[in-house]
Amino acid sequence: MILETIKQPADLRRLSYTELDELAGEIRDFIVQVVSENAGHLGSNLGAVELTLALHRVFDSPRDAILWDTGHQAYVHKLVTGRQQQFTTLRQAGGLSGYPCRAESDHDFVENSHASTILSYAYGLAVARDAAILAGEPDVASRRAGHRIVAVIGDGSMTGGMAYEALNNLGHSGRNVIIVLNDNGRSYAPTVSNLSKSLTQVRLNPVYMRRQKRLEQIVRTVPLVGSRAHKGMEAMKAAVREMWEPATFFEPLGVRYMGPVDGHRVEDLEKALRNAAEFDGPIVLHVLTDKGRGYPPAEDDDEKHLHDAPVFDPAVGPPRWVPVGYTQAFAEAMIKEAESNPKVVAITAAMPGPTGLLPFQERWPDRFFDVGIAEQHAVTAATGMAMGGLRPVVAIYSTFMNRAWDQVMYDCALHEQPIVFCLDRAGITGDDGPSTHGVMDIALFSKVPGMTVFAPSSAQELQVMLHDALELDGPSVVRYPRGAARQVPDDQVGSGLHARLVRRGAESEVCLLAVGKLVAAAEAAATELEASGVDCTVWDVRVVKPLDPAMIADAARHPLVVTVEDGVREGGAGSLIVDTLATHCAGPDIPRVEVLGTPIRFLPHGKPDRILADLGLDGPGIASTIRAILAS
Ligand SMILES: Cc1ncc(C[n+]2csc(CCOP(=O)(O)OP(=O)(O)O)c2C)c(N)n1
Repeated sequence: MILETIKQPADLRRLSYTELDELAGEIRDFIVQVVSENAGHLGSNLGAVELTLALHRVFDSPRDAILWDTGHQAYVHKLVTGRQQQFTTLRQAGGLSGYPCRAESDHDFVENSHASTILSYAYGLAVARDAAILAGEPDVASRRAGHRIVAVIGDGSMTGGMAYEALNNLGHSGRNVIIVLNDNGRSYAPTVSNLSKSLTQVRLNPVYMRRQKRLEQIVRTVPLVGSRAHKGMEAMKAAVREMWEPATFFEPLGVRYMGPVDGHRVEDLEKALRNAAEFDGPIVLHVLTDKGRGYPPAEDDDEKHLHDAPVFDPAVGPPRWVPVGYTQAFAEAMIKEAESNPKVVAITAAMPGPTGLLPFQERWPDRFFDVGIAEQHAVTAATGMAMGGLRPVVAIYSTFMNRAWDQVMYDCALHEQPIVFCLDRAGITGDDGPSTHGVMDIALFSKVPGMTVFAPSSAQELQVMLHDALELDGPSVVRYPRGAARQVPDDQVGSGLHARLVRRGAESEVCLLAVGKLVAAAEAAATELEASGVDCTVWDVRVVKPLDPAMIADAARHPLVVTVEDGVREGGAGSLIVDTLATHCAGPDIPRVEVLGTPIRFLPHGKPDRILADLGLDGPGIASTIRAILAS
């Protein structure tokens, strides 16, 4: 196995191109094997094998900074930077992160998962590098800020606003940064972008590719006499490029465009990267890759080229992905609501499959809008649609919604527009770590004037809430967790803006007010406490904002109120309940309130239930907190 001999990037440099091809095959097999056991990002990594090898042969990481946008495609980078041994622990609690991670390696500069940021990091690092060079601090320049700065960004991530902001800034500054546009034509689904369309035309145009190749051969073989001949050849190359190129998108911004290059030929990639590195100023190298390359189940997956995959049998690949749990409940509810209300439209930021909108898209392509990885734009665009009389439902993962809070606040809410935000993957999401947990949504959305905040505790609740949300005059949010959803009979489903009484303790000392997924944990805690003689009343809060006055009045009658949520405890539902109880109760009659939620710190990756248990947010944890309070 060649792979076993690669302990650091320098080991790649002694391999022949034939050996590199062999190594690429071994890497693909290994990634498929590990992802099939641990789940994770597959198609994106299979497509970036040769590109990563070439980058690490041409550049001297970590002296040169190789930066990955989003970071989901950095598995190969991990394998060639000394993490092969631990790779089988990928995404396991205590094991390797599914994203770059500074604690793991000096080769990792940026820890992320949110898209379209890397060109901004690159600009910032270039500013720091240039400042260090000016100040005569070569060590700082080479180590901390990176000597040569290479930013790899996918065509999907190029649809995010920050990428354009940074390109504009980079071009204007003229700083030396090499941008590698890893173009596979897809986000999860095909990339939504006219830029991408013209890139695709380039990709699909064999005439262009042939001419480009022929021209390069001429350039290599014809001896150039003086700079005029050289300039002439450059002009000719540019002219050929202009004929087919993505309408000189980059160059007016001040960023030189180069390519396209076949992203699966290490030799071609190396040459192009070396040329790009010689260029003075920002330059984009356009690299064409195939998402899922080399693994037929990924290549043949029309929906997402196995962008990500659950645990599966590598011999056959995963079964076709279908939404489950809350996502499935949302998918069904959307169809139902859209059938009865033709004004309902659906918006996604490049995640039609994962948010459960594919059936909606299939049925009503004209009422479905994929706006690219552009959450901020999605919210303001939805505001425009609502202003024009439509009823937009914006489906975005909770963590990605954070970046559009300003738009929720000052575009949607200030204009009192009736948009329903459906936030999947709320709470602890698990295997992909700190930036993927959806723990901020309650705290953020509950501060928005006029916002109604729903948190379903079952699939049936989600469906009722979506319906009720669409009846409101103002904005609302429905936030629900990843994975399995409780299925409950009709008599355990609430309605409107009411909380739901789940159980009443006979002589209840304790009132548990639980939010969303944690209603089940609160019930388990109440059952456990009852067995030891402590009676609890349990409410499903359902609507975090506005809080149901009947629930607050009932809670106020208990000496101890415990609130439970899977979001940050500071500023979340519990905080709101504390404030509301303080206003409701007079003087010394205020009950003691214990707020349970997630702490203000970055939470690691691991299984959601395990993380919740570690935070004391499962049945036994809640029961033991209550026992400790009662004993104090
Ligand atoms: C702000 C934000 N929104 C949504 C996502 C979810 N997401 C992860 S990867 C991805 C597609 C990225 O496409 P591209 O950059 O082309 O990379 P590829 O996987 O195709 O190589 C999306 C939408 C994200 N990471 N960040």
